[in-house]
Amino acid sequence: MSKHNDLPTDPASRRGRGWARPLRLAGLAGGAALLAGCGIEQEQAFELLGLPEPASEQAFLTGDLWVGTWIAALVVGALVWGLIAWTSIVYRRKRHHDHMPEQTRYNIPIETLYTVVPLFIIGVLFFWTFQNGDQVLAKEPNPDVRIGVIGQQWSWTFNYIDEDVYDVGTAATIPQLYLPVDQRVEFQLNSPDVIHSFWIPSFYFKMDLIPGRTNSFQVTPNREGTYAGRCSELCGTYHSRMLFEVVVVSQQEYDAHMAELEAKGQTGLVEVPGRATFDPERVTTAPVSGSGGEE
Ligand SMILES: [Cu+2]
Repeated sequence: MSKHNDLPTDPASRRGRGWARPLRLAGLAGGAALLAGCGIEQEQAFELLGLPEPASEQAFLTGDLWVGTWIAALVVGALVWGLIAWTSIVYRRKRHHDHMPEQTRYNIPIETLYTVVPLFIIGVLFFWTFQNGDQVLAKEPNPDVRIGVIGQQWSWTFNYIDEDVYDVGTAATIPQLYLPVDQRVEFQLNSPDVIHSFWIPSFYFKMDLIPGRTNSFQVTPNREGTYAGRCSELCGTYHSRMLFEVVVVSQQEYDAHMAELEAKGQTGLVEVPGRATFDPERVTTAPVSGSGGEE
């Protein structure tokens, strides 16, 4: 407050003080809103409002919802900032008439507007959330590839169901999940211990792995490359090590990798253990349970 005493006191600068503060606040809020969208991948952060470049056919559904929601939020924000600035300028304290502006209470049209407009906004967001959610979760009866995913404390096991081979990571070695490009993949998710969440940020999708039930979803990777994967459900001491990599490759490279796993003797499918495995020693040094061909 004492700072204000240092300001020059000619009428022009006093007039300026009325709107400088709200405008500065509006600028800060706007800057914060934009900054919140940055950070994951700097290059495209601005365009995609923080999302990584999409790597699946279905990603645009979630991407559109994300960007659309931000646009809706910014329109509402701009309106609110505008109203704050406007009232601050028009109703700022004036030297000669120093009374309160007229107060409006129990104004039915305005109160109705206050109620209807937010309901409308939420209704539109609700509609698109459900619409896109349905499409993202849609499943076709015959996916090209089926992958069994087991999330165990604290790594991942991948069963290549159609090829009858598996791969398994430990908290010390990050496992790689190979997927053929442009093929519809069905993921079948299981957990032997606690709830984990299978998250591939570049697919704009994650789904929980819940002990005792099988969740599933389908996705079509459409860009070759290596993408980060992680567990996004706090699942215990070494949750942060529950990383994996998704390697999207051509069909030939995919087949070669399957042959490689077979040559390593990783044949058969890993079964979901019936109970929790809380032994960190076991998780960091050895596969959870390579059942080698048993059904
Ligand atoms: Cu986890």
